[in-house]
Amino acid sequence: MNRDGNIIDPSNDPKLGQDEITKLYKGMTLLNTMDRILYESQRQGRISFYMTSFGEEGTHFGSAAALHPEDLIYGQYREAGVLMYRGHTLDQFVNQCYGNKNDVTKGRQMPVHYGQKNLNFVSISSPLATQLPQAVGSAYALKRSQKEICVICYFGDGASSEGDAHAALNFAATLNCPIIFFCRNNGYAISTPTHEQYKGDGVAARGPAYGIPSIRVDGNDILAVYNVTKAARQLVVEESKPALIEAMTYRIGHHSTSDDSSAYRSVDEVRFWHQKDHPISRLRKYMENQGWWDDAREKAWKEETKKQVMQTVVKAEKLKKPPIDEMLNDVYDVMPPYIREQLEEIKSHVEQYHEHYPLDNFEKS
Ligand SMILES: Cc1ncc(C[n+]2csc(CCOP(=O)(O)OP(=O)(O)O)c2C)c(N)n1
Repeated sequence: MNRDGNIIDPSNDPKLGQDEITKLYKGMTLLNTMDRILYESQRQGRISFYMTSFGEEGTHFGSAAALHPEDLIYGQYREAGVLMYRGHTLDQFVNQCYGNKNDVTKGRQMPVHYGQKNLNFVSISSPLATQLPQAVGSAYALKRSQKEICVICYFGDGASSEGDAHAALNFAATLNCPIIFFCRNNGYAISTPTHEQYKGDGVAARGPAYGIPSIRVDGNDILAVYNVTKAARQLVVEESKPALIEAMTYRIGHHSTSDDSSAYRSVDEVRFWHQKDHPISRLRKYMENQGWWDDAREKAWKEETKKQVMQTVVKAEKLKKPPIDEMLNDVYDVMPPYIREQLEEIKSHVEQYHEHYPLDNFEKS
């Protein structure tokens, strides 16, 4: 699809149909609205941290739509759209960022470090690239179980320089593991631009050296991302071997709320991608060309999603934090005596010095 939303070669049209395309568009724009509001929440001191996906929505939804719901997903952290496509609700996203008593991760993870067992989405870990060898291990297990499903593992151009990335790619190739490595090449690893990240031709070019079929795709073209992920899935499941996708995109937002990207890139550069090559506006043009979307629908949908997210945030803010016990639950299936002792110590400490702890904000244990 070109920047005007026209399909360049009709034989590459995945023909997803109005319902699926509308689902993808609504997902991308809902994610965008959620990102705006939660980013602002952090700025106002309501949550501790946030990461937006501005500009990368096409890589999330295009790849997610090409997977089977049972395929196991390992994310890096900037893949909220993949989880959203699977059915993670606004409540679940917002409760996690607020770390309240309804947070699936029980208030123990940083915001955006989602995990959802029911949706086959493995919990996010902050240390970069740890997900890569873990994902290969899971793919090896799937291979042995001979299920017709695969693993997809997302990572950034920065993470691709970690030693773990090499170990993962090499093990996946030599052990013939059914895994799709999906690199979101968004141009930066915080302040490190890709021209300082590698000297070779990006990440896809490394694949052949490992013996991994690889492809580079325009990550801002959601239909192209869908096509390559679908083809990769077929290859890895049918032939039990890995595939590598490098999706070229651009991180329009700051790295996270701890970053100010004006220190290392120009406003003009960001504006170019925002205005000239945005995955959302490209899909919108495609839909308008088909007569599936117009200004009136856009306005109504924007208002509706803004209202939905705001209401979700208001609800999440009113909920208490999880009980203190949750801090130490689940470390083991059955809590061993020394952890129980620590828990009792914590409880008597906060009781004794209760004036220093906002206990009313926490659910009673
Ligand atoms: C092992 C490790 N080193 C450094 C960091 C700090 N860190 C967090 S994100 C990041 C940049 C990652 O960039 P990239 O993989 O390109 O993903 P992006 O943030 O661009 O989506 C760094 C250096 C970390 N979390 N873990």
